Amino acid sequence: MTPIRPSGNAFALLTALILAFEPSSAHAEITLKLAWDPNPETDVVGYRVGWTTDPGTLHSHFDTGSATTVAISGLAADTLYHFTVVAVNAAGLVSEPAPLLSHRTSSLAMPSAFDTWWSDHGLLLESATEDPDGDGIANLLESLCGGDPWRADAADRGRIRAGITNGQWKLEYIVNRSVAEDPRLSHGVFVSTDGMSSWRDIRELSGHPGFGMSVEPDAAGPGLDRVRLCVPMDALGSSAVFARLRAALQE
Ligand SMILES: [Ca+2]
Repeated sequence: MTPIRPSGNAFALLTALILAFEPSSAHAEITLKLAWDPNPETDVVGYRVGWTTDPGTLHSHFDTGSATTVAISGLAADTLYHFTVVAVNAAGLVSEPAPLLSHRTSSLAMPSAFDTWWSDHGLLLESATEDPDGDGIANLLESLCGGDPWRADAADRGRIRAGITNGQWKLEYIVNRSVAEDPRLSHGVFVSTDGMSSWRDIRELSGHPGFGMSVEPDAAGPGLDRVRLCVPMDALGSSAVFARLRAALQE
C-alpha cells in the first residue's frame, strides 16, 4: 500500500512561537506552538508530531488527533530542536515525514529571581508602587528586602534599623540578594538632616574617614543578606538624622 503523502506545502509552516513562563516555578518551561496545513486525503485521521535535538533519531512524538496545531511544552532553553509531522490514515498507515523544521529556543526564557518574585506573589510589575498589605512598604521595596507583599511585615523587612553608639551612626537592613542583583532594580539608603525635607544618597559620605559598609550573606535566612553601614556622626553635621531605603526601577 502506498503511504500517504503530505501535500506540497504541508508541514513546513511554523506559524507561531510562544515563549511561556511557568509562573509558580523557579525554572522556565518553553512552549513552542507548531501548525501545519492539513493533508488533502479524506482518509487521514490524525497527525503525529515528532521532535528531537538529534536529527538522526526522533526521540519524542505526540499524536495530535485531527488537530493541525500542537503546543509542545517542557522544552529547554537555548537548544536546537528539530520537528517533523506525519499523517496517519484510517488503516494506520503513516505518511512520509515532512522535512525537518529546526528552531533554536530562546536563551532568555529563564526568568530572573526578580521576575519570579512577582509571579510567585501573583503581582505585576505595574504594582511596584502599591502597598496591598498596608504596611507602608511598597511592593518594589518588599521584593528588594524579602518581604511579603500580602502580609504587614514591615517590622522585619523593608525598613532600616539604626542607632547611635560611640559617635557612630549604625544602620542595617536586609536585602534579598538574588532580587537585588537584577539590573533593572537599583536601591540605596538616603539620609536627611533637615527634618526629612531633603534627602541625599548615603554613598556621598563614603569618602569620609570611618565610613564603613559590610554585607553578611544569608544572615536573615537563605538568600537574605544583612547590610551594615557605619557613618561617623561628624560626617553628617547633625544629630537629627533620618534614613530611608529606596528601591527604584531603572528606566
Ligand atoms: Ca507592603
